[in-house]
Amino acid sequence: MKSYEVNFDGLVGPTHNYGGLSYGNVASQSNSQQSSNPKEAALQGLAKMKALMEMGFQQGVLAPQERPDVAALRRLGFSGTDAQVIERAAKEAMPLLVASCSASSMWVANAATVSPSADTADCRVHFTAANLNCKYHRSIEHPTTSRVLGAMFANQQHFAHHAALPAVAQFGDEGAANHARFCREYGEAGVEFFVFGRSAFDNRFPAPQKYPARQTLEASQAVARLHGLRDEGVVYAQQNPNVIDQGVFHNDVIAVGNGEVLFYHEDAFLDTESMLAELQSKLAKVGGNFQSVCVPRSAVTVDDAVRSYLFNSQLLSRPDGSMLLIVPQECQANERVWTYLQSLTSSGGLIREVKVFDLKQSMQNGGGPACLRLRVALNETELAAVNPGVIMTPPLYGSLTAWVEKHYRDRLSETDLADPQLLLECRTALDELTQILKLGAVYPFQIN
Ligand code: SUG
Repeated sequence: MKSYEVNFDGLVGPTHNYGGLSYGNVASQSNSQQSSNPKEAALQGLAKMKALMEMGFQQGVLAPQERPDVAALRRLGFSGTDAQVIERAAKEAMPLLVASCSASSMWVANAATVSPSADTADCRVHFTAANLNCKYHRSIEHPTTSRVLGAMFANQQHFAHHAALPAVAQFGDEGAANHARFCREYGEAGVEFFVFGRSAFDNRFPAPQKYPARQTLEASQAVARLHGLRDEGVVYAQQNPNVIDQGVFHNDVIAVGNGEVLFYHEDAFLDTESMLAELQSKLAKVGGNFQSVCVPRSAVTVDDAVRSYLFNSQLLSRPDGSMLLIVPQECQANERVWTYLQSLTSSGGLIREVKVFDLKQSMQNGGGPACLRLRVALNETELAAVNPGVIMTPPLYGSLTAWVEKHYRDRLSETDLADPQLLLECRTALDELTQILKLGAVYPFQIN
């Protein structure tokens, strides 16, 4: 049976803004308080989805969160009508209003961890929504994420959904941003690769000194258990704490894997040699031939990687077996990174082509091409069981573009978040979106 990797990209929400909310994420910190352009951000994301669809890749779309999150503000003690809740939060606790307006759900690599049916004990595709509990503004995403994923992958014969892990730092889980999967074919059993930043219960693992390590080993192990993965089909690796301290807040800022290939920076991991050997031997047991492409620090520094987002690229398999790398424009702007990429594609290896996308609006908050997508490997039968409303087609691209043009502002600054009119605009837009994507009622304002 045919199988595919389907990229579900997050649609940028109408309150996309630069709140400076993510300590440890260099771009979020350095662009804090700049005014944003939500319309441009959403159109840039849609242009990437359209381009991949036109190249023949399976492409889907994941709806944004309800923002401003009035219910979250109510839980923090703000009361009155919805407009009064926003007004009071703006007056008394602006950072909380900003957090309740974050468009961070667009980075759906963090939405969940997904295991394809070929890897799981009950042969269903398993999803665990990420608790994202390292940052308040992200910790409020998972209930809606779960409803949206449930509406997209509703068929219980093929899809199993798990609630987010306990919402404590010991089970900090950032979803697929710290997960990759190696396999020969998407429909065949593979090796799932879980990268963690620290251990919550075992102090033999070193931790970063400056910035938080968001993903714990214990969270990754819990997800692997929930999904029913075999020990022989899992490899755990620790991210190098020094690179977390240099702004590598997720593994997908320093490594990307696809098919039988891991593309990574020399400084990405601890105990790299034994990790590579384990990946090689476990993939060999399911018939695969593991290959790694290491980018040396002499060619590209960690700082270059963080600024250019070279590794936050999408590594895609083409029908002839070769691979294509989707990178952000910032890679072209960095001379060392661009020189490296030229040599990579001309070296006769598997990665033959690089395509560049303008994702500046997302990049300014620390989100590149790979952050914007959640990968779901599906066989033909499973793909047919997905809610067809969320699969990208030329007409859907047309409807979503018109929807963005109609509802989104082209400039948003912090003071605009207090505008009660913005709340109405967002709800009108999201209500229409659930109809376009045929999701039913998934937002708190639709169900409460
Ligand atoms: O969690 N930025 C996100 C970026 C997530 C990128 N995802 C992956 N690498 N997979 C984060 O740090 C910034 C929001 C603000 O500052 O307004 C933010 O949440």
